[in-house]
Amino acid sequence: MYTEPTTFSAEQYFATQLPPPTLQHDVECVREFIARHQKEGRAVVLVTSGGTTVPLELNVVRFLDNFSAGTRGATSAEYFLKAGYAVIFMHRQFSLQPFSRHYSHSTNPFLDFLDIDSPESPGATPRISVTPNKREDLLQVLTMYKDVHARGTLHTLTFVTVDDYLWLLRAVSKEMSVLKRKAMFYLAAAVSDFFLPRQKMASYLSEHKIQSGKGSLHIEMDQVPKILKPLVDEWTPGGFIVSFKLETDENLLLPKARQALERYGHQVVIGNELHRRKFEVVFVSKKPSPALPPGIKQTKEAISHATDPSNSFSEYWLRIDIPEHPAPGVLVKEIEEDIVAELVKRHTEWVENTS
Ligand code: 9Z3
Repeated sequence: MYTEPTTFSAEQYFATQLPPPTLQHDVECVREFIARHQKEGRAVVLVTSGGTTVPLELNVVRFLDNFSAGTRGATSAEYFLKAGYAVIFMHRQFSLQPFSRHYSHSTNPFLDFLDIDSPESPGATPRISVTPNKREDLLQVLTMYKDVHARGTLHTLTFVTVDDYLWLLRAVSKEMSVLKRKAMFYLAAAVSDFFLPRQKMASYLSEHKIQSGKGSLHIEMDQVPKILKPLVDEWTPGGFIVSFKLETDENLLLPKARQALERYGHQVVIGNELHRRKFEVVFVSKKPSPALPPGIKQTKEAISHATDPSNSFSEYWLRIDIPEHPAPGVLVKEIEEDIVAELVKRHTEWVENTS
């Protein structure tokens, strides 16, 4: 009988939780994609997007979900493609995807801008056309979409549960290690901090649908292992790694972002507050440690200067103006355009300065 809540290390986690059945096939496709783009000298970015689920039953009817529509990831993937990157887009099944996101069924259903033209002669098949005021936008999106398909620069993978996500992330990041500095990781998926280990689900919770009628339901979940540490240190040590930090209390944004950088030692944490995320983000990164000139003693002042967080981290706020009621047909600026431009600049400098 499984009773004890456990803090899993990444190793224990992978030794006890089952991989998704399609893992092997997914990895082979990713390997082929990476090899092709490596040969062509292209940088590759892994974009993760959407929320992970935590099933409560083995035959799952109920699950906990993490907030994310997939807008950040899908939009950013488009800008990375425009910037010349090959993109591995690893997203939650049915969340937004690059290009088709412009025609989401809830905000801009494509059936609404298709017209049925009257047949030219009686009995002829009617033709379908695009409503004139939607043509220009559609042409732009479709041109980019076709171009990306023709060049084969986008590869898509899906996950649903936090288990799928972790297994895939580990496997893909190991494959990406061959790219060394040309690999970028853009971890925008909203990943659950807690999960129910299989052993617990099978013995302590439920194989089948949890039945009501027994009163309230108590669930004790275990912590998901902190996978950024092995990602940075073992799976893909040469890559440029960008993680996101989501908070609802804006006062926690900087301390939590700094803590993540301190713990995992990667390149950038992008902090975003839930309600302001579409027009304001902060890039937090570690400044190179200030080298004391030779011969200068480690005075109290020098030590306190070097250990003061405001001196060891750099913060760069990125903000855009969004009109409250944008005029129909007018393209609204997307913050992801500036996020990606800033990251491409940093990644390029990093590759140049460290190779
Ligand atoms: C983010 O913070 C993303 O920007 C959003 C995007 C999920 C807010 P949407 O898809 O939303 O545009 O609707 N992602 C990271 C969230 C996360 O789980 N971060 C972990 C944390 O905050 C660290 S990896 O602890």
